[in-house]
Amino acid sequence: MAIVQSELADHIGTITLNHKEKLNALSTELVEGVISALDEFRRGKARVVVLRAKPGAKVWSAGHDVWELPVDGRDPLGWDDPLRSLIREIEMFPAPVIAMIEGSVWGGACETIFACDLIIASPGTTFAVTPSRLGVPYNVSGVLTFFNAAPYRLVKEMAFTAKPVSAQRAEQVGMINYVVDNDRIEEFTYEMARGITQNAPLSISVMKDQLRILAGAHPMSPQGFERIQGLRRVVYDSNDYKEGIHAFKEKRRPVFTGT
Ligand code: YXS
Repeated sequence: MAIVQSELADHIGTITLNHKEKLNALSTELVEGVISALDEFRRGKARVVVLRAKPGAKVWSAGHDVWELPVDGRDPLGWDDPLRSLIREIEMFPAPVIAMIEGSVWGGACETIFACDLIIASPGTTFAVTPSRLGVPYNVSGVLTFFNAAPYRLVKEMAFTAKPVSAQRAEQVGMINYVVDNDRIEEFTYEMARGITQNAPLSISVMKDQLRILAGAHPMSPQGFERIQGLRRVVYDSNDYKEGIHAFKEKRRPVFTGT
């Protein structure tokens, strides 16, 4: 069975994450499947895309595939990392992408959802931003995705505690659009999708791009960027980064020493 299923009907593209064994971890293989589905939808002139997991999923996605995080001194979130490519493909897709969420969402999967245009979640959904849980130095554009998704103070709480936030709290602060019961979420999502397909696709596409450009318009000096990259390198060269990944693989709690 394909780990990514896709279907295009009545201008609505649907992408279903279906890698049960790895809890839809954002592996290179899974990300390539999503990006190829988006390419097909672009060619097929989809007017809206729904990104979802299988109905009733306990874990929507466990985030970046930890087994693919480099421990040889390379930047774990470089430009060509599958997660970075996925985020850009969603942001650049010329029509709205609706994230329909059931289950828990972790790490890079949170950013993936926040890169979507609309987010509809079931009541049991949770969102956990996990770099600090693994010792990962998140990258600048990734932090900007979080910065644009939620109030500043909540972004800090999620990033520093790595604790899951409920769908109800996310909706209260405007981090997601709606919380809808599991038995209605599909009908609700596709009703919204159908409504979008009735509107002018070119107008929607240009507004999506304007909002993307404006959301990314944060001045940062070359020196400021280089300073951040230098600080990130200290983190991904650290013992703590290796410890976070090894602890995950050995199924034990990490012991961070700050070195
Ligand atoms: O032991 P097996 O072979 O059955 O595999 C286990 C897990 O190793 C695997 N798995 C993953 N594999 C690769 N990458 C992952 N992110 C990942 N998560 C899980 O799936 C099999 C079942 O997992 P298990 O036994 O733990 O299931 P569970 O139901 O007890 O717990 C579900 C979770 C999601 C609560 C638990 O798997 C978990 O905490 N996963 C890691 C969530 C997380 O921290 N993700 C962040 C990944 S790193 C990332 O996204 C960014 C780089 S960053 O960290 O910067 O945000």
